[in-house]
Amino acid sequence: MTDLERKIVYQIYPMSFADSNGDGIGDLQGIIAELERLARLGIDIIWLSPVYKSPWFDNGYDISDYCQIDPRFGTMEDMDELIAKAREFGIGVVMDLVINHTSDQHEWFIKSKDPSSKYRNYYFWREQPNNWTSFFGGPAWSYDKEGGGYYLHLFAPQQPDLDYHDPGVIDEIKNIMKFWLDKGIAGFRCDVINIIWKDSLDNGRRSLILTGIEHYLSREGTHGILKELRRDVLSKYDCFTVGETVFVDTQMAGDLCAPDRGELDMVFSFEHMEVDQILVKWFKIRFRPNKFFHVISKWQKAIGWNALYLENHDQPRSASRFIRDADFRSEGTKALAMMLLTLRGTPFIYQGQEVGTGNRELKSMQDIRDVESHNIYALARKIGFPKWLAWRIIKRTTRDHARSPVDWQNDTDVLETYRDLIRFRKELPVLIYGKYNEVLIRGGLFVYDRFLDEKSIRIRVAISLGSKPVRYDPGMAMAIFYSTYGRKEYDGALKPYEGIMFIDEQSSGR
Ligand code: TEU
Ligand code: CA
Repeated sequence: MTDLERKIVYQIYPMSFADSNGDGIGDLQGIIAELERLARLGIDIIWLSPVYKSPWFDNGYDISDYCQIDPRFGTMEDMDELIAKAREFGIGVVMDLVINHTSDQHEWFIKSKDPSSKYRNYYFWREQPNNWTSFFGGPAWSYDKEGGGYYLHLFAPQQPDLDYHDPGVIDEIKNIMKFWLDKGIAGFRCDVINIIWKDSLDNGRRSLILTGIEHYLSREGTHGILKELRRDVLSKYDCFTVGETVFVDTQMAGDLCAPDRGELDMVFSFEHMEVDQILVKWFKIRFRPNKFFHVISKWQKAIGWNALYLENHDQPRSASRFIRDADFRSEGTKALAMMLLTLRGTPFIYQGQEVGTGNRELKSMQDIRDVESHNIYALARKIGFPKWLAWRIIKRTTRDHARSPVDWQNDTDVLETYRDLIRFRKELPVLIYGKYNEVLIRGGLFVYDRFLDEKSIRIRVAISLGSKPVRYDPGMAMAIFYSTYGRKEYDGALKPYEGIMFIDEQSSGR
């Protein structure tokens, strides 16, 4: 995509973003009404979580028709209107492409139950299951009487996996992509894209997390599919792709988004989201800022250009998660904003993050709608966890935190900080094209430089996620360019949860 590096993306989870007709569910007209506000924030692209026709078992990540809009959100005319009006504001629309699986209500799956149908091999139908387990807990195979066998689903049973060994599948996907790109969308966020190719259905090594993963994680077949989609479809449009890639290390991620390989433009990796969790998201451990910073810095050094994010619709809110001291919640969200918008890569802001939204109050399992949480709860109970402990896990980790309606009245000075930082990215090329260099990580303090070359201006960013002031000497020639506390004078220490951008005094001109 032209000027991709300059873009800032804003993720919308349509169900809880803006409701235009008062039925309690966000919708496309609601998004249209908010475009002006989004333009004022300074973002360039909105990514919509799925708005396709869906029985809504996994909140739209189970699609029953890729070329229709779910009635709860409006109509295809509303969608066309959204794309057109967004363009008037200079905003592109990115769609969520969920192609590892369809809904079990998708026509292809229903027809595939007939063994003589051409759709039979679109899915994995077998007489006997293997030992693989699913991302949502429990076995990855379910028996279907009508289909006369077991079928594979790496997520919920309502989300059967597509089998890319059948060339018909990739042709269907290409047509879907063209359908949307011809409407003028700006690209795709590709759901769990690095697991779409399954090498074999052999039994997997038994694992507490995911049994079977070695047969489908970032396999050569996936690379082949991504290259083919780029060659035959994406390269013909001005668009970009970001892949959601699970369980990737820097090597795998680098392979998926290396500019010369022609696969994805960037990926969402998870390592920085796992620093406060063990066994995926089942158990929460204390959030350790230094560990968090080390992981982020490692990825900055390893990948030339990547997606940057602190939140999405699957994660608890960063304001509740990465700011241990609730007294500094507003300060902390500003410091996190500075980090997000000054690292190298494409920043993704999740709806409500720009006003410092925190986790919601949840009282019992009755408040939970997330299918993943219900499965994990049931599993935890089954293996003997007492109710209180199972509930504690869910309460901390449930995806519902991110999915409840945003309180737009929340905190305007956080919003001001976001606006300022977004403006700096537009004004200072060094924040976009500059190299990244780690300066130090210690005691909850993260310091790094962005610079174009040795002679031009250098921005030094210092982010503190600690409740106490922390002494730091940036060197003689550095003055405050911007502080999240709004101060201009530096006294040799960062205040609690402060973020500061220093600039070379000779070059600052302020
Ligand atoms: O998520 C992929 C994924 O790996 C999830 O299991 C994620 O790690 C987990 O939910 C974190 O709690 C994608 C979508 O983002 C998610 O909303 C969908 O439920 C999932 O794929 C299936 O499509
Ligand atoms: Ca509505």
